[in-house]
Amino acid sequence: MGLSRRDLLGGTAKTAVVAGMGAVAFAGAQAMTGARAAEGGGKFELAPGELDEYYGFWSSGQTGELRIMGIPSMRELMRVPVFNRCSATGWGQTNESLKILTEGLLPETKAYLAAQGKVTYDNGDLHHPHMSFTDGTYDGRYLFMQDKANTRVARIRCDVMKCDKIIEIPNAHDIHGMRPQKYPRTGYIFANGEHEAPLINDGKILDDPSQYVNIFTAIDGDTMEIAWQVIVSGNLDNTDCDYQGKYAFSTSYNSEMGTNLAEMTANELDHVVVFNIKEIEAGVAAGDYQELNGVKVIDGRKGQNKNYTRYIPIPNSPHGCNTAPDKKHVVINGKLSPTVSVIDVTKVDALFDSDADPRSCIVAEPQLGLGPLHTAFDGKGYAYTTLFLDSQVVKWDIEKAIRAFAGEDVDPIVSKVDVHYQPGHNSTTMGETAEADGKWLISMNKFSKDRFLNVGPLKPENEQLIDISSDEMKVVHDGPTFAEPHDSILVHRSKVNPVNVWNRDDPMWEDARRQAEADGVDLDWGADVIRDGNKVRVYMHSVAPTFSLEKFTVRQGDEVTVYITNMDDIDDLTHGFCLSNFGVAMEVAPQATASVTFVAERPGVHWYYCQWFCHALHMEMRGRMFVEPREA
Ligand code: K7E
Ligand code: CUA
Repeated sequence: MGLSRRDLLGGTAKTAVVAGMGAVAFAGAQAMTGARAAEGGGKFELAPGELDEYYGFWSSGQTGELRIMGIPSMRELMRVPVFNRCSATGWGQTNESLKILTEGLLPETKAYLAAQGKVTYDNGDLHHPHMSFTDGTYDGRYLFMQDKANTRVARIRCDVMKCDKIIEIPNAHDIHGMRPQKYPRTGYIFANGEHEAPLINDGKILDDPSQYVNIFTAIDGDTMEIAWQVIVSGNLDNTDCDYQGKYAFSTSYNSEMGTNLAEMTANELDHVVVFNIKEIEAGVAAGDYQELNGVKVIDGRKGQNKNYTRYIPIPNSPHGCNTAPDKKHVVINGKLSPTVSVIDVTKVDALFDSDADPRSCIVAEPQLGLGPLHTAFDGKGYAYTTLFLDSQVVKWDIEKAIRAFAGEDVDPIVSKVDVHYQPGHNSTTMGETAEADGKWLISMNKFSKDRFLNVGPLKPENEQLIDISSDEMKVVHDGPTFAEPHDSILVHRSKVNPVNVWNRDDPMWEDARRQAEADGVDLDWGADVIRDGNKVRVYMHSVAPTFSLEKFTVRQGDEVTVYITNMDDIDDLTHGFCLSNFGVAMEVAPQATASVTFVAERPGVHWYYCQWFCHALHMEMRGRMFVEPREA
């Protein structure tokens, strides 16, 4: 331990020291050397060996994984498989990942998948990654994210940057908007079911939309169990919450509960649903719920005369929902309306305490341009809204927008910048926390068109880095991404502290630990083959450049489980286990255990090899599995 991989590979002592010191070292002597500076802003291109100031946590849309970027360099640092399968790491194949991918599925989903010969879904649609909060800012514990495609919510542990929990949300359909509670801590994860369906969706009700509902879910972020759900009127799109721990807000673009475009866009006004967290908790405690699929479901629809929800009318088809770092304002983005609506959270109490007009909490509604989708903030009182149809980002002044709404003759718009093209989400450095610092903005554009070399009819998306340190925004970098990130968060690196080497006591391989104990085998230093009927368990450890077993024998038709423990404890010394022609491959990082189970249906000699380049003798790091043919 303590020996850096960089030293081993011949890096100088100086590089190792600089890498370890991080920000301090770079802010001084090396600043600006060999890097391009944006006028008025910080440098955005880093010299070899320099580290980024921010982590970017990126959704990947239908790719189903989370990506880690370095900001401002826009370098992709890592991909963390979540809802997808991963050929490199074995996610979706190892027993450890299959447990996470299957244990949170509902019984009817397991039955459906079994009928397809599967144990879990292969796809996911990950739009919204967000970090856990303590006291209004990121705390570096977890990342949470949703799957719109198959109604799931997942969690990644930030210490190892691996997914450790995935749950399917019952009663709801297709989780879209998702946010962690900001205060006092996370706490709840709020998750929006976007698509309408009967509450009990067993086929008895089909083409009768009058009986469809949408469901808002609060998940306990510590246990990943569902705390409660609320039935709402209209559908649910995006969500965010306040800095007081009192309210969550969700946009609804289909208050009509229509089932086609014309119906969904019929009304001049849709709405934002306000969820009163304390009232809902009290309602649950008082027993005012129905239990459905093991979840307590509260009725928060219009006309219930309860204090669980309020509905604020908002111009046609709002989309993004973004709380400002001033802890006071929530911006609702108009989409079909050229406006954004600004809610003052201090005026929301009155909606519940009296019969106040639900729009009395709207304190500004500036007209910004065509197709406002999402808004980010800089902590200096400015907001940055993407204009999908105008292909622009607009910078505007929240206070001036409030004064203009009150009748004063002021223009809240500070400046606009062209982006390429059609932006959806945007994000600013620390912008969704109380510590927004206003350095960088990412505009996540849906179309790249002519911005990159042509790669055929399917084009990458284009994510642009914008310097927002002065009134005039400057696009300083184009970054292509694949299919298709929606949202991102930019987290100062001081908030995130992953380990370099796994802890041998990690719960990730608890099942392997228990099995080794039952088999009387040392999981750490094993070199054992245990036969248990037609089940065979093979325990190996790896130390570069060897596996502890250079061969093992099984019989055709045996169900074989191979456990590999990487006993190297040097950072970046990952091994892998690939069993060729068996479709088996997995990552085993330093001090980790990983296991995989397969049926040895192919007789003969089969090589397994280390598939992570680990040593000068990496090619030689291999062994043979003998499969004895079944007796005729
Ligand atoms: Cu606007 Cu899924 Cu956040 Cu896409 S959503 S852009
Ligand atoms: Cu071990 Cu390559």
